[in-house]
Amino acid sequence: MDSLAAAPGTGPATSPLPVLRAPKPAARFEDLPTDRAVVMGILNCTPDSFSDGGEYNSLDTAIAHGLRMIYAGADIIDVGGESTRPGAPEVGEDEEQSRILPVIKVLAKAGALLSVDTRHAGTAARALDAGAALINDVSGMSVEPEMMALVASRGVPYVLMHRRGTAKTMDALTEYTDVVEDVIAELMAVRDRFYDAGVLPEQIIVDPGLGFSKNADQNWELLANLRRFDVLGHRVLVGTSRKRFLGSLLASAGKAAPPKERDSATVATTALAASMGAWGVRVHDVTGNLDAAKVAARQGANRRTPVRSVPAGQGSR
Ligand code: PMM
Repeated sequence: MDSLAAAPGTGPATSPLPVLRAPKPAARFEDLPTDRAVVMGILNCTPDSFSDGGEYNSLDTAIAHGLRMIYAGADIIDVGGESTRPGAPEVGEDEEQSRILPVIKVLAKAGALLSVDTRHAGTAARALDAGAALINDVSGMSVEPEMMALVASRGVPYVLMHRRGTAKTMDALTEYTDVVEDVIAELMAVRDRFYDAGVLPEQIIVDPGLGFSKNADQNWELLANLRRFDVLGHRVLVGTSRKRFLGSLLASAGKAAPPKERDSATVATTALAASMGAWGVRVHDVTGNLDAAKVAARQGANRRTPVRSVPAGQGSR
């Protein structure tokens, strides 16, 4: 694909986007901002995602949405071709690749920093070849050994997200003694296997996997205790965007708020996560969440301002 017609806000419908005519140098992971939480925009190229309902499952709509998120200020675009909603059917690797590789190629050419949201080492390898810079793997505790070898050999950043079981079984696997302790311990065990495979600590980004083998109360508990993940010594990524626990929080007349009415609550959780030191947030609405990341960063910087002592005799009235 060398041209893109009718991407809203990107020029006349008949002319190819200049951004696609003149390739830009790829953004680099090392150049991501360090003074605020990084914003990863979600691009689900699936017909059946819970949160954006198959809106971006044609090449043109997917690319247009990716570009829109880049223009809105997303630091990373996370491209996925398999729905992770509870109970979702598994997608074959060929199908997954045909959904995402053309999108990755075009967005990489536009200079975007891309991650590939996949459980498959084969898909991850082809996505890296197509221009992705990092791997976001939701397979959690059942990660493929080939994925470990791939991450070691390519030296790329890798998101290790906590999940028990599969999309089909995870909702029944929510038994924890202490959800925060247990999630940290289970992440640590898999992380150590990555070390054994030759992966370096700085390559790993951990994610508590909100909504994956956790109920609503457990999601809130993990979010409130995000700081405890620092013990792992890695960057922490958090995904709350439009998730079920926000839908039930905002329910009215016993009915969960629909996914697209969960964006304001997502922005609030981004402010919370970022103020607890999260490295990044994975979100649908880039604009609002980027603002929240900036608010949290500004407030955090202020918190470090030393409190001025009040000279004796002037402090009371
Ligand atoms: N959530 C979803 C998919 N991929 N990846 C990471 N690292 N963390 C998450 O929380 C996460 C993910 C499911 O949400 P979606 O269907 O809206 O993409």
